[in-house]
Amino acid sequence: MSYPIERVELRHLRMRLRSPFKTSFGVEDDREALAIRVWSDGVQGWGECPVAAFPGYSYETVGTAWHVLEAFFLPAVLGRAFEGAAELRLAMDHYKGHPLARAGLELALWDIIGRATGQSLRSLLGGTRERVPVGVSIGIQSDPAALVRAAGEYLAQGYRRIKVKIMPGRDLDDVRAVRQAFPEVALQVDANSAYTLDDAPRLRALDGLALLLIEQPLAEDDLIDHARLQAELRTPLCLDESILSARHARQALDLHACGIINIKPARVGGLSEAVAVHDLCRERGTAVWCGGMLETGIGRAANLALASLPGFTLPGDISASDRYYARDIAAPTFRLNPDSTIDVPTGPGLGVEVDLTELERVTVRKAEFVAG
Ligand code: SMG
Ligand code: MG
Repeated sequence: MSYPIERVELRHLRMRLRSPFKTSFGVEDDREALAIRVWSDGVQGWGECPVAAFPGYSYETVGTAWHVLEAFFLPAVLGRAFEGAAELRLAMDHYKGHPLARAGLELALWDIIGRATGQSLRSLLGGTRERVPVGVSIGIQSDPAALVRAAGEYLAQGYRRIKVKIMPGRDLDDVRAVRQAFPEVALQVDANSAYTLDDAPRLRALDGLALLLIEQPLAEDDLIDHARLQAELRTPLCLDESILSARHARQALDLHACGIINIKPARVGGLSEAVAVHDLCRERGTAVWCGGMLETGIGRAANLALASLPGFTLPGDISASDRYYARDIAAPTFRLNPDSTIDVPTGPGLGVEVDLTELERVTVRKAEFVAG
């Protein structure tokens, strides 16, 4: 069975976040993203590129993703037919980089395959669980007391794992305050590359706070210093931005640059590479969890399907829809179960339907492309 790529619609979305999300690289009041709709033989599939308005988390932005899709990736696939994601990836293989852009296109093909064959994304990917453990990621707040309040609210909603964003000057006091207020909570931190090896003594102080992990303390292109830092810490380091492929994951593990890996399908260029990272880590006995990029219901559905694979043993950054948006663009929305899990969708493909009226409301630019 082969799936033709007949027509593609790109949309630049801007959605107001329920509260600003502040990290070491900047603040987002709105989530921007690209939605991708692909028509194939009477079936429509949806994908999402969780790019931001500015190059903070990654060098990619809504502008670069739109450009590389329009100028390179779409011309490489339009008018052709693909048996699956592996073949689609091959068609874009001679172009470098831009994983968030390519992941969105690959996701739309997975959705098409699922809808055309009546299979859920979970079963296409080899997922085994019906619900997955999740936590919540809290941005940097005005002060430690505000952080403790925010954490308390999420715990009251039922989240059992908290991730705190840190940066130089906003680390020990913040994390200590949360640890003191909630001595038993599963707690981890994420620096988004804000430190250097010179900060090792400061980061060592986090060792006393019983953290599950310290995420991406150093530069994304620096496995060597992560290995040096890991040798000085008891708490496992977890890599996020550094891991763009299964090859990176293998090298990071070989170098002992981390003990845990955060897998985001967008960051590694698509779901198939995400599964490859998962498989490698599982073979090596390395724990993984599914990261988040403040996705809309489209990307969140995909993350849930991925997180249902057996190697995802730690809670993911996959919170309920209402943690992010007053109104999402896909239904059904995702709700937190009392045991801090979220149900994995079971319908064909992504298992969610896009609300075209709401989608139109949050669209700031759209265009359609056909084989030329
Ligand atoms: O989707 O709940 C979420 C956000 C999780 O903290 C989160 N993601 O570095 O892991 C990370 C950040 C990246 C956010 S980029 C917008
Ligand atoms: Mg991270």
